[in-house]
Amino acid sequence: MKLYDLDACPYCKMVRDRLDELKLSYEKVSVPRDRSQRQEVFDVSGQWTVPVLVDGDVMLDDEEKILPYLDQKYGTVAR
Ligand SMILES: N[C@@H](CCC(=O)N[C@@H](CS)C(=O)NCC(=O)O)C(=O)O
Repeated sequence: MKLYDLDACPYCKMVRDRLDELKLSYEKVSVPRDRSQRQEVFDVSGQWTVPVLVDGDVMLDDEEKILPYLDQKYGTVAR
């Protein structure tokens, strides 16, 4: 899976931490800080913010969607 990410973004860090906890491997795509230069993020998700996670056919554009998705699909520990 692929994570569009900004190191300084707290929402991205939440997602990275969860991916690590779940021991999932992923490709990290570091996006420019300037949102107008994130054409790839827009092409993938139709909006400009990160985090964006792409897992096969599934695209999620918000950490509030990504975290429950990861837990449901890959998690073993109830939260
Ligand atoms: N997914 C969050 C927003 C995520 C968010 O704000 N990401 C920031 C980085 S932490 C971002 O991409 N900002 C782009 C910008 O404001 O130019 C939401 O919709 O509530």
